[in-house]
Amino acid sequence: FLSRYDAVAVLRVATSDYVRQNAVYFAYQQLGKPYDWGWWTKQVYGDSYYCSELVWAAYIAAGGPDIDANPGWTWTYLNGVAPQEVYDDDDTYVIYYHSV
Ligand SMILES: [Ca+2]
Ligand SMILES: [Ca+2]
Repeated sequence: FLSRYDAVAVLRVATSDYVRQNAVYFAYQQLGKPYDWGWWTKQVYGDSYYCSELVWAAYIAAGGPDIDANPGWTWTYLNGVAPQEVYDDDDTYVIYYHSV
């Protein structure tokens, strides 16, 4: 997975601590669910999640911002939410960045 990328970034969502705590709570509730290979779609309430989908869903479920920079369909990401889209979104900001 990591070998496909030449940089790593840690992001924070621009929202309240209350929303952050609810997002963490939502994510904990999803523990044990299988990995979702359907990267071309996204669901807030689903039976499985891929990594960026889980983060995105947690903030939606918590009443926070939509951290998908392209909420609708695009040629590159279809209807999914890719790590790059979370990075690109205006509601997230970089707190750590390292190029390898
Ligand atoms: Ca947004
Ligand atoms: Ca998207």
